[in-house]
Amino acid sequence: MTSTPKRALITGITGQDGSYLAEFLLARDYEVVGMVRRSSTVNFERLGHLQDRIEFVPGDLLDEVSLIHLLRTHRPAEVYNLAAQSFVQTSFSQPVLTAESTALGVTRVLDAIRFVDPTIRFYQASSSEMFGKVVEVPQRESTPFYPRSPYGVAKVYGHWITVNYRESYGLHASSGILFNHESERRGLEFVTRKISYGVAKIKLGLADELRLGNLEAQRDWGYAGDYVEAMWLMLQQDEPGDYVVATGETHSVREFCELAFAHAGLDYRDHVVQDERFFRPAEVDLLVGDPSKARQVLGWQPRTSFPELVQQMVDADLELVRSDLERHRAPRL
Ligand code: NAP
Ligand code: F7E
Repeated sequence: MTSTPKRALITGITGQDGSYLAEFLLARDYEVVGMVRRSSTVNFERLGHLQDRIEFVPGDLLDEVSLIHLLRTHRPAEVYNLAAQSFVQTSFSQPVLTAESTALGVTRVLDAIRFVDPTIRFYQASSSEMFGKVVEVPQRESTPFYPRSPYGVAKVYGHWITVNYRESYGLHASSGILFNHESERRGLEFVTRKISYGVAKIKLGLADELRLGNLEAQRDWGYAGDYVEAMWLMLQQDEPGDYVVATGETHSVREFCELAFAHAGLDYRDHVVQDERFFRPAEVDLLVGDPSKARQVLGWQPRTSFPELVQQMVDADLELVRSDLERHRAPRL
């Protein structure tokens, strides 16, 4: 007898993590429904290879009726809430919009689940940015939060409303406290991709300098493709919970530059220029997670090392810039 495939809804499917999670779930025979908000141009750059296998449906975290309608129509067994205004720098200039999607958007999804089908399992994309000005090193599930940006504050709300709906209404709602995870699909504005793309432009003669902000900030950087497995594992547990997902290692932006430029045969000191515009009103200086719970309970661990991640991103951007050049396309940043 063949079993019916499980159906999952991903909000934020057009983003970095959405594309990796969709791949991961399709490989496990899920039916994947992806919520996409309306925009004037099609935004499936990260999903081109999967486009025929995903059902795209319109919806927006700012519009609760669209969420209710979507759940009623598609009846997913699992909902992964990855959608958010996720760029920390933008959260300083657009704090209210950030709160609408990154904070209140979570309540809207949870309420829609409660209203339509409380047996739906829910994953919330929480963030190490909640630890902000850290009060403990390394950071674990019990570490108190001290967010340092409107984005971090909004994620704290999203985290606690997830815990609250779990405790108040018995929802199977889990929160993954994910530390920075990167890839060749990362948005160009985030520092790792800005560096790998900048290295490629410099190497291929399209630029001479790369302007960055604080080079001393330290992050626990992993590979996005490894992290989506942890999201899925959380929803396969009998009991919902909160999990730190991290590598347990920390590196500075300066170290990232050093490795990335060296991989292309360059010295970052010849090209990186510090620019006040890229400093933040309040910085998160040091993040490093303790993923022991994820390892022990979920059996999850990262597979990609820091040097492998950096090299993979630089190689992919060298390839991208070369192929754009061949097609006479202007640089993307
Ligand atoms: P991302 O690449 O910026 O993707 C964000 C996604 O959210 C995009 O698909 C975007 O759609 C969608 N979105 C934004 N506002 C929306 C709205 N109002 N309604 C519906 N969709 C909306 O982010 P990511 O790196 O994949 O991260 C995924 C999630 O994990 C985010 O919640 C992020 O805050 C969180 N997180 C990320 C990291 C990390 O290191 N990557 C770490 C911890 C937590 P458009 O394509 O239309 O813009
Ligand atoms: O900055 C410093 C910057 O923008 C990392 C999001 O996915 O991870 C991400 O947030 C560090 C910061 O990521 C530049 O000041 C220096 O200290 O790549 P980022 P983020 O702020 O850590 C968390 C976990 C999330 O949840 C978020 O959604 O790098 N930095 N110079 C710079 N950062 C940028 N973007 N640009 C620079 O020129």
